[in-house]
Formats: sequence, structure tokens, C-alpha cells
Amino acid sequence: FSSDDVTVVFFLGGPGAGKGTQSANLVRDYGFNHLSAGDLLRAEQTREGSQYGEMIREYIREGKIVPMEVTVTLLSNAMAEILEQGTSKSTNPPRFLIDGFPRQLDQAHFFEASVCVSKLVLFLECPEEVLQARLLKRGETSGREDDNAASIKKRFTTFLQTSMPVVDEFEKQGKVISVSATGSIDEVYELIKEKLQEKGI
Ligand code: UP5
Ligand code: MG
Repeated sequence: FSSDDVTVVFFLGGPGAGKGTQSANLVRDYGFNHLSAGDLLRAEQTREGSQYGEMIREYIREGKIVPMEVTVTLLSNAMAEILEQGTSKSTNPPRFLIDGFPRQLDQAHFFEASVCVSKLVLFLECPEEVLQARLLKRGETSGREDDNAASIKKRFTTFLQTSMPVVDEFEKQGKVISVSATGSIDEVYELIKEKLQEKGI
């Protein structure tokens, strides 16, 4: 896709930072099409006949990053489907909010070279203690296999070691909008809206 035809915003932040929660607000108010890489991987994991199911389950439980061929294919297929079926929200050009991807530098490079160059990166900043508390609480009811103390720790380590370099690189390109995500859901959303407005969105 050409970045003239579609607007891609990557939505990054540690595990439990609130990407999914704030995505719902952004879809409602800005006409974004929301694609969560984690949700797409979990759907593929349980899809009948998928050859990747077991592999995805193992990677997610260990907080490791699934090989990008799988993730990028799921994302670009989902984008194409939305555009082809005309189910895109009504902005022109269509906007895609890509939640939880790219989590590794080579994945950022590969996606931008083969699918689409991003316009912005929205980054939710949040300390580990806050993330851990949110995820342990959600784990009481979420049924997510990675919402337990051991997996949360691994997810956070992967985030720091492997995913933060992606944010740092986009920061150098001046593309990152960084928002503190420790406040309430409404407070965080207010900050996001302010910063988007500064960027003319
Ligand atoms: N909550 C949210 N905001 C709050 C606030 N301001 N105050 C108080 N509570 C708040 O929120 C998490 C919880 O916190 C919820 O209970 C919410 O109510 C509350 P949520 O909005 O779900 O946060 P989010 O950032 O989306 O957290 P998530 O757990 O989805 O983050 P992850 O990045 O860990 O998960 P994701 O699904 O993206 O990835 C899971 C795994 O898939 C990865 O670990 C990896 O193994 C794999 N993966 C890949 O391999 N490649 C990819 O490209 C993507 C994923
Ligand atoms: Mg999420």
C-alpha cells in the first residue's frame, strides 16, 4: 500500500499499557480501522486447520515474538480485506491503527518496505509495577494464557530488550507521540487527543 492511499499509525507500549482500551476510543472518534497484531495471532492460533496454532501458543505464553512472516501476513491480509470489502471507516485516506506491532526492529523495517510506511507512532509510557498490577487483575477473568505472573515478567523483559529499540528508532525519525499512561483511562485518552491535535490529526 502506498502511504498516499492509506494512513498507518503504529500503536506501541508495554504489555497492559492500554493499547486495546484506547484503540476503542480512537476508532470511535477518529475513524481508525483497528488491527491488533496480538488479537490476529490469537485468532490464528485457534483457527481450525492453521499450521501455526501450536507455535503461536508457545511464543505467546513465553512472551516471545512470533516470526514476522506470520504476523505481517495476517496484518496485510486484514488491511487488504478491509479495503476490498469497502468496510473501511469513512476517512479519506483510510486510517489503520496497528496495535502491538512492530515489536522488533527487523519487523518494522520489513513492514515498512513490504506493506506500508507509517505516518506516526503512538507510544504509551508506563512503569512495570503499574503494568503488572493491571495484567494480574485482568488475568482473574481474561482467560489469556499470558496473563500470569511468570508470562507477564517475560513479556516485560521482551518489551524492554526487543521492542523499545523500535520506539527509539522511530523517535529519531521524529514520528513518535509519547503519552504517559499511568492515569485513568479517561485521563490517558485526553492526553492522546491533545497530542494528536498538535500533530494535526
Ligand atoms: N487498563 C487499561 N488502561 C488503564 C488505565 N489507564 N487505568 C487502569 N486500568 C487500565 O489493558 C490492559 C488492562 O488494563 C485491561 O484490564 C484494562 O481494562 C486495564 P489493554 O487495553 O488490554 O492493554 P494492552 O496494552 O492492549 O495490553 P495487552 O495485554 O494486549 O498487551 P501486549 O502488548 O502484551 O499484548 P498483545 O496482544 O499485543 O501481544 C501478546 C503477545 O502476542 C506478545 O507477547 C507476543 O508473544 C505476541 N505478539 C507477537 O509475537 N508479535 C506481534 O506483532 C504482536 C504480538
Ligand atoms: Mg492489547
